[in-house]
Amino acid sequence: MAIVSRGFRGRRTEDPRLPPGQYLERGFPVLSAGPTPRADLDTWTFSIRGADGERGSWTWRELQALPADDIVRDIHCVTRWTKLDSHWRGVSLDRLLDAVRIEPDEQYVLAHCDGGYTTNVPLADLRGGQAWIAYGYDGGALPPEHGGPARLLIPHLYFWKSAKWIRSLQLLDHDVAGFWERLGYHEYGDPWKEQRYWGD
Ligand SMILES: Nc1nc2c(c(=O)[nH]1)N[C@H]1C(S)=C(S)[C@@H](COP(=O)(O)O)O[C@H]1N2
Ligand SMILES: [Mo]
Repeated sequence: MAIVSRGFRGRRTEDPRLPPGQYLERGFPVLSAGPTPRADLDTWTFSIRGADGERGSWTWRELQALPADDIVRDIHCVTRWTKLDSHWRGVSLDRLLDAVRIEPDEQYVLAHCDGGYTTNVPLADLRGGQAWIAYGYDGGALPPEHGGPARLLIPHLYFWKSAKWIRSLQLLDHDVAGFWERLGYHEYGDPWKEQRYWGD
């Protein structure tokens, strides 16, 4: 038994880009808590809101007109798959957040999606070149099942934080748990600290 367990640990840690407890996935699994919503791009908007209402809003065309980044990152799902070097295109959240008024005490964000999914993330994790509103994947449009027309992309946190079908970010002066966070997933979700569930 000791030999088996040592061998298993050895294989898992071979690739330094795999966080603890993760395995290498070459495909791109789809994980959705409900059906894939279909958006009408003529009426679609992405907005940032505070307690007093809307602070900024972009139509699909306005978002497309903003300078975009090509992003290559590893992504880590809490169900233990890791996909290396995934290719995305999208608008940096630094750019979008810089365009709106944010009060000093608004340090928390709740992301809202078509279909009702939510997830919470500290505002600081959306800044500093760490997060995007992504609308491209692998050289093409982001497929609907993977969050198209646009999704949050926060590759340094477990992938449930990368909300698909994103429609708005709500700025908050206190942390509010999202869909999975209420059901037992970790409030922060750092894959390198293996923060999968409450208490990790
Ligand atoms: N709107 C929405 N976003 C979501 C989800 C969801 O169910 N609905 N699932 C999350 C989870 S648990 C994961 S692992 C990733 C999966 O993204 P993928 O289907 O593109 O692999 O999306 C995240 N974003
Ligand atoms: Mo997930």
